[in-house]
Amino acid sequence: MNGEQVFEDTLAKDQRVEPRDWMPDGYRKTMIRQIAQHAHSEIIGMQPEGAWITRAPTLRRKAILLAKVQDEAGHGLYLYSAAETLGADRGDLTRRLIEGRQKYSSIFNYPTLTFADVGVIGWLVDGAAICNQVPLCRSSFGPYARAMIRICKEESFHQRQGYELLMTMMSGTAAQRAMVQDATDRWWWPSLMMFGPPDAESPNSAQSMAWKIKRHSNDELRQRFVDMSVPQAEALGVTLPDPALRWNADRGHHDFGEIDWAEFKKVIAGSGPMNQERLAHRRRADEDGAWVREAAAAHAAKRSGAQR
Ligand code: FAQ
Repeated sequence: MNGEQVFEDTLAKDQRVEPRDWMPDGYRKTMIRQIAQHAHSEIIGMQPEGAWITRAPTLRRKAILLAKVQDEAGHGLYLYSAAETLGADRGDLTRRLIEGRQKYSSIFNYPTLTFADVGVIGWLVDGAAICNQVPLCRSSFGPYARAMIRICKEESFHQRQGYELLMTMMSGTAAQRAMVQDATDRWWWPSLMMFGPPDAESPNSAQSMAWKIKRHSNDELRQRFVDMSVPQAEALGVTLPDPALRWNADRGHHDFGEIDWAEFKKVIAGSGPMNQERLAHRRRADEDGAWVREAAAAHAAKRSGAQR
């Protein structure tokens, strides 16, 4: 069998494509795009919650939040490594991010106004991330699928800490309950946008499904997330901000209102509420860390010279 036949055979048998295997250029490019966007999302995604580390209300909440944000850094680095197995260069990917040439998830372009946002990010944003990523554990590219297994385990912990935080706030004062409702109102619709454009307007879906990179369509996963979130909102005692949201017995799913796709397009085009701040922060961190990278490279060069 030639390389192409082996590749097709691997997909047909639901086995994994590994970095040294032959793969179509388009497959490699798609994988690098998706993994890089995912890695950038984890790294930029540290900022909204990171802003609350110094203002966490108790030592326990601070320790939990620190651990969560560190996990996100770990996920980013893990994913950049997966992209490197395909021949991508991490420095180049970072440059593409800070020059606005590569995307990261729309969700991280919204502000975190109160501590309830930390809980709602755990509940809804990590919840949506898990919904989208659990099927990616069966994605056809080996290093990505394996990275997803560990990442999903950690995201599950993130989701539960968020929900537990919200449960605590909901059993507190009327002002605390109002904060949770307000944060839910602001994050619900952006969370639904995390799953990407509707299937009919998703240019990459058909090919990514054929290559078994994606296992479910954007709309299927979005529906799964809505169905999952409704009983969670009820148990919490908050109202999801969608008057059209109701159970449809014929479909066996919840119907929900129209997503503001104009807002989604605006955010991914760089004009969301926090896009400028998020990228400026990342650019500054890159500049501030330049001397560390230079020192590490000089040290490595010196050591390899000494060994020769
Ligand atoms: N934001 O043709 P499709 C996290 C882009 S979770 C921005 O449907 P595809 C954990 C899309 O890339 C968040 N851009 O694309 C965490 C494509 O761009 P192109 C990250 C979006 O790839 C939690 C174009 O629109 N998770 O970080 C978005 O088949 C809490 C057309 O779209 C992942 O990245 C969006 N929401 O499906 C961290 C999961 N949606 O072609 C901190 C892996 C679409 O111009 C705190 N990725 N686009 O380059 C995926 O599953 C897929 O890439 C989709 C999009 C489903 C996101």
